[in-house]
Amino acid sequence: MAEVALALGSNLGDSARILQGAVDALNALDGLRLRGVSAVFETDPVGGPEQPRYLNAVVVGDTDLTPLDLLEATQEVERSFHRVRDVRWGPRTLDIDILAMGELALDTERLTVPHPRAHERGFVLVPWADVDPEGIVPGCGTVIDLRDQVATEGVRPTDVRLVLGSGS
Ligand code: A4P
Ligand code: MG
Repeated sequence: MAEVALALGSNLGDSARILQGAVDALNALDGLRLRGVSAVFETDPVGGPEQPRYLNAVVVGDTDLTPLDLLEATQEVERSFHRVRDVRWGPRTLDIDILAMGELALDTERLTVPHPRAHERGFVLVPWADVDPEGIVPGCGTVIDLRDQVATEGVRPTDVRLVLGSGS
């Protein structure tokens, strides 16, 4: 079993419902058990073309899937929300990134863990610190320390609440 942290982002469609649907779909996966979900933040887009604001959240849990099996499973969940890969860093109904898996350090063509940009992004670190401040980003430090080092003015709290176990 490895601890895992996943980032969820959406800026097309009914993003609050999509994020809840993603939590439910992830929780239903064999080999992944979610333990916590962050508050939802409205965030200014970083990179890419001009695009709407995002809703971002982070979930943490335990998995006995291999890293590639977890990537395939999360990409299947993305596809089920009609994610179409188009412009890099462009708008999307649902993006799921693997932020970290225990102490794993992996850098292959298909998968890099920890996520190579997680440690410098307010839209990742603010929700991550909300759900798991003492989490470790291997090679970088604790989530809360990293959050305190990045710009977070483009990250605002919302009233949206995601729940574990709302699905079937
Ligand atoms: N991949 C490699 N490592 C990973 C990983 N740890 N987790 C590969 C997930 N995927 C990983 O991803 C492209 C490929 O990355 C995948 O096929 C997988 O094999 P993608 O999701 O298809 O494309 P992307 O998300 O557009 O690209 P990328 O480089 O992952 O973008 P980022 O870094 O995720 O940035 N601004 C705000 N405010 N909020 C956001 O959520 N997201 C992005 C996307 C940009 N700006 C944003 C936000
Ligand atoms: Mg992605």
